[in-house]
Amino acid sequence: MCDRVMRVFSGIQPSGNLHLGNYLGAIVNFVELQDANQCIYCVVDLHSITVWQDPEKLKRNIHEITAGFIASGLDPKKSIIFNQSSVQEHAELSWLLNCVARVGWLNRMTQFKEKAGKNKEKMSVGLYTYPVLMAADILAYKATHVPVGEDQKQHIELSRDIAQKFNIDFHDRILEITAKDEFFVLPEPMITGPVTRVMSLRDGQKKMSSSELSDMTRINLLDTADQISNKIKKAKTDSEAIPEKMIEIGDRYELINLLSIYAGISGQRKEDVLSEFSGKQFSYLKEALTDLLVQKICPIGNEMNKIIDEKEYLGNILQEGAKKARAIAHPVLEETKKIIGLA
Ligand code: AQP
Repeated sequence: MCDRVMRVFSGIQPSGNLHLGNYLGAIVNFVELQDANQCIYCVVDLHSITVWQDPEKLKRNIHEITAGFIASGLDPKKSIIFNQSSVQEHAELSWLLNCVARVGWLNRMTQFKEKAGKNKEKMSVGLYTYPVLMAADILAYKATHVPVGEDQKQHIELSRDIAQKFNIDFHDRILEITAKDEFFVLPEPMITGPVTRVMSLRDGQKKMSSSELSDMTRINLLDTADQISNKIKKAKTDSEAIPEKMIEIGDRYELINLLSIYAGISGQRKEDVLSEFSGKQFSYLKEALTDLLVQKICPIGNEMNKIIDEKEYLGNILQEGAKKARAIAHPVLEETKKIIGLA
């Protein structure tokens, strides 16, 4: 790997409903990064089973994410694309890192608290240790940069803490075995997309999410033009006029969300979008946003629908990707074991 090139790793869960948040918060950046960097993109199926997944649907969901990657512009010749469970190094490194991470660190993870709510006792242990598997995903490749939406910031920080503790705890062994001061690279989060946090269409203070029960809260990449139109029409708004300046928006979260989505899709600044719509009715903004989404998202959905059933094509991409991924992750795992004293 050339020193100036970033090694990029990121993943998306095959939990169904690939949505606009995944697209604007993550996939758009994945595509942009692939030309100038070494990029590794993973369908993180082991993460998805931390909550119940229908076994009959899981395989198709893995193919759906892969199709979503390709339809959005990822090129398997430029990026390594694979699914997590086919590279066993992730799970094995995860165990080793479980023994480095501290319970107190995991107790602070807000995503677990949000997802578990009052049912903490009934959640899978996997959901609790999810961030350690995520650290293993990243550290197995010594990735320097991790493009993610804002919701994943805390998990990347935990990955850095785990890498740093390992580097400190085993410093002398690392020096002896690798002749270097540090073994794991501390990964940098890249939270830089056009919209780092896309919010629910029904509640501007809640993240757009694949696990939200109501489909009306999100735009899925596989939505038809009619579905998009219906969801935007019914998206929550308020009764006030659209103001002239960003500073006047205050806590009108739903308006901020619609403007952000518009800006993210059109590539404009939020301020410019606002001045285009200030003084106008919400219905005018909603119609324009619908047109924009249909223009941008429907072609991706159509392409996904075209390739989603090409099982051999998608299977080959994942298999080839897994081989390339394994070639990087295996030596890292072996060296980690040697440093710990296991090999
Ligand atoms: N609403 C969002 N805005 C911006 N980025 C988002 N991401 C997810 N939701 C938003 C980013 O997408 C990438 C993949 O995330 P994931 O694997 O957690 O995908 P998901 O299961 O679809 O995530 P959800 O929708 O948030 O589902 P739940 O609520 O079940 O976990 C990540 O980079 C993430 O930041």
